[in-house]
This record gives sequence, C-alpha cells and structure tokens, in this order.
Amino acid sequence: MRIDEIEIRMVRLPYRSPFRTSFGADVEKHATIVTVRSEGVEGYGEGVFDPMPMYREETIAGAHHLLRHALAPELLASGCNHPSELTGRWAQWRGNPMAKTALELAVWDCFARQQGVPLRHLLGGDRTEIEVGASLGMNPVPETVASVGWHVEQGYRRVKLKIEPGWDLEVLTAVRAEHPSIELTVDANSAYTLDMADRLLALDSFGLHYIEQPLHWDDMLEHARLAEMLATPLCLDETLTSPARVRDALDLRACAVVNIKVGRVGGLQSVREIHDLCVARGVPMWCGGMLETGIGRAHNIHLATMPGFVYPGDTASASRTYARDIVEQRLEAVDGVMPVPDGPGIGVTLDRGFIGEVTESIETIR
Ligand code: OSB
Ligand code: MG
Repeated sequence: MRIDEIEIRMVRLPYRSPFRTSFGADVEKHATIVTVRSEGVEGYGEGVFDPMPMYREETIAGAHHLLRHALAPELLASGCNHPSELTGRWAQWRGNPMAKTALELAVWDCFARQQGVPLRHLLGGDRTEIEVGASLGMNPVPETVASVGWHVEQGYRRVKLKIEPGWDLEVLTAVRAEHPSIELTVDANSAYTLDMADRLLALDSFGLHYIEQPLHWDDMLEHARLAEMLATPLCLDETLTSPARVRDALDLRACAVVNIKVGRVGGLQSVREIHDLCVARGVPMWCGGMLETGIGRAHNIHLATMPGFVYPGDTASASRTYARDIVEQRLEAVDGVMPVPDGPGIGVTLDRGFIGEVTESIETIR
C-alpha cells in the first residue's frame, strides 16, 4: 500500500470519575489518535502514552517526536506491503513500543479496511464476542464493595481491584465477605517490594485468580522469587514489553499468566508472536486496558478474539469510563460479553462532530 498522509491528533476526554491506582489519580484521558490515509481509505490507531511516565517511561512528548521525525517519514517514504513488516523495519529505533504501536495499529486497520475484512480475520480471531471483566480504581471500602456488586450484577466475568501497601487486606476482606466466589484479581501496579513478602503472602487467603504486577515495573527476577513463595499465580503487566521479554519471564517463571497490552509490547505483530509463544507453552493470556477511547478499545476487542486469550480482559463497556466516546458505535458489554464491532477494519467510525470538540491539536505529515 502507498501511504499518502499521516495525521496525529491529540484529544482530551474527561473520565466519568477519577481513576486512582498506586501511581496516582487521573481525571482525564490524553489520547493520541493516529490516522493513516492510503489510496482513499483511512485507518486509525491510538497511542496509550501519558503526559508523564507514570505507568511506563514513554511520554506524549517523546512519542510524538518519534512519530513526527522517524516513524511517519519512514512509512511515507517506503509504503507498506503488509503491516506485519513494520515492527522489523522500525527496530532501528530502540524501544518506544507505544509510539510504534500507535502508527502500526492505524496501518493494520487501514489494510483490513482495504481488504474489506474485519481486523480480527487478519489475526486469526474466530470469535464474534469476548468475555470481559472490569478494573476498579482505588476508592473507599464501602464504595468499592458497592461497585463490585454493581459490576457483578452487570454480568462482568471478573473483577480486578487496584491495591497498594496498606490498601489491600481490608478492602479484600470486605469484598470477599459479600462476594465469596466471584472471579477476583488484584493489580498493584508495582507498589510493593520483595521485603514486603509477608504482606503479599497474606493475599493467598483471598482465593484470587492471580496477582498482577506486585513488584518493580521492569523486574523479572524478584517476581520469580516471589512466585516461588506464593500459592496464587502471578501475572505480569508493566514488565512485559516485547516477545523476548515475555519469553524470558516465562523461562524464569516470573509469571504464570500474561497480560497483553498492544501498546506496551510494540504492536500487533508482537502480540501475534507472544500469542503463539503462550499458546505453545500453555500459558493463559488476557487483554489489558489503558482506559482507551473507542479506537484503542475496538483494537483491543479485535485482538482479544485470538484463541489464546482465555481469561476475561479489561475491555469493558466504554460507558464505564466515558460519558461520550469519540466513535459512533457504542462499545458496550451485555451480561459480561462484548460483541466485536462488525464491518471492515476495527469496525468503528469517528464521531466527527464530537471529536472536533475534544481535539487539542492536529498535525498532518505528507
Ligand atoms: O495496570 O492495567 C493497568 C489503566 C491505566 C494504566 C494501567 C492499568 C489500567 C487499568 C484500566 O487497569 C483498565 C481499563 O482500561 O479499564
Ligand atoms: Mg495492570
């Protein structure tokens, strides 16, 4: 495909309520929507880098710099035969998986639309709907218990609680008292250290499905040590930034469950490689979320149809996070099941009027 134009658009969208994790509270999304125009067809990707390096180290400023001065010019100059080749071509620039993914996703969507097929077809996803769970930010205990109850009533297949040291045993005790048997997990976003192992061992008594990223955001060895002590399986999120990192983590037994976020691992081609590795080794995977707008959310739904995604993902209803989305289609789960948006590519279209209202900047590169 010849690439005619690449657009980098920043949108700011308020959350319905602040989302609090162990790395801070956020009140709004700063999303980058990348549009690729090729032979009269558009495709869309979303960047999940943040204003500040709170989750991993990429930032909006750094990602935009790379997109503007390296990735977009390379793509415009060379075009693309198949989106699977981009990750290899862009390996000349080190790291920065989120920046690369924002553009790679737009090319995948555009390519699928040109072929007239849903994106999931290109990924080997055979499902037309996926089971989903919900990730709950940190809130006072009574609110959290009520929120878990609401999500269970809505049919969500798994509930994940954000925790940190001192905000763990009490909230879990209260939630388990009301919901002794729901599929429950916790996510610490790297808030613990290995010398707090006693506190982490106490989590074993809550029947958790897995514990997500308790230790340092780039660590494998200490997670492997912790995994030996715990009965509950560990799941890594932040640490897993490429297929090679996933292979190493599995070799070291640093995790038994894999959270996939396409932006964190460097694109859909990396997701496919990790997927095949995890399937070959019998390791369960699930699709994480970064509170994406409808563009990133639709991408997540499509990739989560691949057969190795066996646990419910964080790809919950858009309306939990946003009063109004930037796509025309409503991405809503019914009884804990999210239908895959139908139609070519990711199956969603921009709400032109509304996205105009929430756009902060647009840059076009030719
Ligand atoms: O660790 O999974 C995480 C949101 C932002 C950054 C990191 C994480 C999250 C979530 C939200 O848990 C999941 C969602 O998109 O609903
Ligand atoms: Mg996480």
